[in-house]
Amino acid sequence: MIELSNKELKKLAAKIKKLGMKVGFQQIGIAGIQLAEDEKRLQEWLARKRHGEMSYIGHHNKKRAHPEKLVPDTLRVISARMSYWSRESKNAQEVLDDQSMAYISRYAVGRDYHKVIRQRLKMLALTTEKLISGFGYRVFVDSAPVLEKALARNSGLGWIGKHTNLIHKNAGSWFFLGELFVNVPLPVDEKISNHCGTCQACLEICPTKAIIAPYKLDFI
Ligand code: B12
Repeated sequence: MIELSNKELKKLAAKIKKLGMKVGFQQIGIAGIQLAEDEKRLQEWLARKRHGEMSYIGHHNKKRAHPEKLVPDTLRVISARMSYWSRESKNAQEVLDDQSMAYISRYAVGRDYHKVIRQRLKMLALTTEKLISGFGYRVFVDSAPVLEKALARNSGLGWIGKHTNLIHKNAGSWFFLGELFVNVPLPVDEKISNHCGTCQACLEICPTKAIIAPYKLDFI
């Protein structure tokens, strides 16, 4: 059990956020572990067989919406966002029009993001470990039974847009997420409100028309 005063916890949270930027993330947010609303949504989603052939999403069902069941003693989840938009990116249509080039989805262009985020989160955790004794953590990126978007939304990193991904007013949604489950009762960040409003741009522009309705993706 880590016993720090509120003032010390606040200071620690600020340090973690600063360190997060230093290791290469664009934003760090802290959330509690309550996901009751999202658990309901997850159960409905599974009951409707919305996961199609991705049967793994049905596994570890309880753990997915309960971070403390996945990693005992978890009190907070630190979410990190890492942008995959690059200034050097070429215009998609220009590349598609050029027969001598192949077009690769932006999110797959760089180094495998699982490795990059894992490494950065590990660095963040190892530095934090030096700041307080008894610090317990686990690193997650993508593949574990973790509701990454819901946790990141709860940590103030953005809102869940009609395209079903997390979106941020200034950063858009071209970013990956990763998490540190920690045993420290850090102060949690405030959620930000949904700014999609009446905008339907993602539904209209989706080249395969996969966003069949707001917040509904057809990938079956
Ligand atoms: C399965 C999966 C997919 C599937 C299905 C996507 C989907 N929308 O469910 C497929 C293969 C299609 C896919 C595609 C992509 N994915 Co993907 N995927 C995942 C994965 C592994 C699991 C998602 C999951 O659990 N789905 C099950 C449903 C039930 O959960 P959920 O979508 O999180 O929804 C919960 C909450 O968001 C909330 N919620 C859901 N709907 C609504 C609606 C409202 C109104 C509200 C308030 C809340 C809410 O309740 C739900 C239940 O708890 C996550 C990693 C992870 N562990 O979370 C990455 C992840 C979501 N994918 C990611 C990315 C980048 C992509 C792609 C852009 C990659 C690409 N270029 O092809 C596309 C985008 C397609 C799209 N528009 O979603 C990123 C998203 C980052 C972000 N900015 O949000 C993640 C988080 C991976 C990561 N670590 O960065 N993906």
